[in-house]
Amino acid sequence: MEVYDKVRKLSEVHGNPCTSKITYGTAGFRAKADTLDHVFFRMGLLSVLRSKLKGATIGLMTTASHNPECDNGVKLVDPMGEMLEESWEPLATKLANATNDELVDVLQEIVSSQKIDMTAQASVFAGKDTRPSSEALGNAARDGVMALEAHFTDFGLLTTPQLHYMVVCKNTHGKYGEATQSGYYKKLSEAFNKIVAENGCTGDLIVDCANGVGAPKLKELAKLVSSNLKIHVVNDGTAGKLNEGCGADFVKIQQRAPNGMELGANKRCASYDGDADRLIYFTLNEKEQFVMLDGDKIAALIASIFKDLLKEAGIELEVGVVQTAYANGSSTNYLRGTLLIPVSCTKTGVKHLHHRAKDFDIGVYFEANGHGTVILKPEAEEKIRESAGKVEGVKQSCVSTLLAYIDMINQCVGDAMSDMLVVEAILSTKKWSIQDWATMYTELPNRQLKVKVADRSIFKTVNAERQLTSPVGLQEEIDSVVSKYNNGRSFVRPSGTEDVVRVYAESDTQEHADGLAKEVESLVKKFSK
Ligand code: 16G
Ligand code: MG
Repeated sequence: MEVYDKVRKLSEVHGNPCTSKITYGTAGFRAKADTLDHVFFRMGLLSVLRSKLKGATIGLMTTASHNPECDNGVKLVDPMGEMLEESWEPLATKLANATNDELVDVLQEIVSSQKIDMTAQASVFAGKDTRPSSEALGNAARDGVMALEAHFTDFGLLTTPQLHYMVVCKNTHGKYGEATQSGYYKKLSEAFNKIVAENGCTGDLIVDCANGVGAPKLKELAKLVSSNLKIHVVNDGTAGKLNEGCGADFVKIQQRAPNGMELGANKRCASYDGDADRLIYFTLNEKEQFVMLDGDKIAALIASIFKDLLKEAGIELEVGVVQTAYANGSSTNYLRGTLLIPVSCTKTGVKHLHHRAKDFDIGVYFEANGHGTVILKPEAEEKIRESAGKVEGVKQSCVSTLLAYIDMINQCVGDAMSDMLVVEAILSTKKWSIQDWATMYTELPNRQLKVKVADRSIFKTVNAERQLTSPVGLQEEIDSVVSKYNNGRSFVRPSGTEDVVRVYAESDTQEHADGLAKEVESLVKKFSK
């Protein structure tokens, strides 16, 4: 049977009910799980086209990250572990929304506009989270891949960053590591154990896995680092619901501990999100107040160790940090003013940060929500590796520590497990408690609000989402409200994942941050009428 006939036949099974339009957004397609069957089938098809075009394996991840359990989503991973190239997002949207009758035409249109050789080989790696709907949706994607007669490897349950890792390992023919789960755990744990064994056991760490896929995966990793770090997994999916009252997003937004976790002064606690690509730390201080250490603080910790180690090893490379508008003002000041590290600001969304981080020899990028990693220019990594054989004594040990950090980091994408080991290793080398880390700088109190509006598409931003150009006149009013507050800063942006507009505000006290957020919220409502 001709492949397009196969596609036609299977598209009857995975038909588009044409009830709503869906868009490939910041993190792929996301919606109620029971509306997505045809979208998954079609993303299976698209992943094959992309694989044929690139002559490489493409990843297909089934997850809706921190969204409620009833949602699901799909995103494609490009050959070097990056998010699907932006120019393909409209193609994905068009294919997902085509009627059943249009499907093959749209597919052929993509083949001809992208000059895809349909006789080329194709391979797709798939992973999924623990949502009840993930299995069936993943199978719909598999049907799409099979319809176009491509090679399909299903890894079953994986964290999102693990899938990115597998794709890169495969496409670099093992140079980055072995494309297996055991290879992943081995690479990370060996590097961690190497650094930490010299400094002694780092004690206990309690990790809230959001009742998601991070739980079974972290339990695997925990076994391999147990002599140096005691990891206790809570919210492991055996009792609670995915992302309900727990997880990194909950902790960050609510600024309080997740359900199922007992805090204590100086006790190290952390939360992952539903697909384990975000990490947030928290604890209680001596006054029993909740203290959060978010993506900004993780970035400061990691950037500082890289800078120190490079200096001690006598290697000249520039370390820079990439943030978004959500980064706390104090973190930006600390990085620039105290650590003397250059900082760039981009739009929200991993792909924007990742891309900008490439401007630095060593780019540390983190969103305040806990998603981030470190990427190195190949020349920078080479320079560090080369110096290993040329230096001795303290310098030599700094270089070998740097190399261990590089092995521990998942350069493809933010990875909660990998970032967590990096943080733990740094605290151990610095002999810092979580409180010592928390006091690197003090955050300005802040507040985030969601505002429901009739049409969020009227909100248009510029300057890395820090200012609005539309609705006309709103920015001026926000500026004037902000100027009344000490250390006031606020911005408004339409969400890329939910039908809401988001408001961020910070100021010198919590009361002021809350007040500023409320005032800006009222302005948003006034201008949405
Ligand atoms: C997605 C993005 C995340 C971003 C968030 C913003 C990826 C893989 N994930 O989860 O980086 O912070 O969206 O959501 O890009 P929002 O647009 O609803 O505020
Ligand atoms: Mg996530």
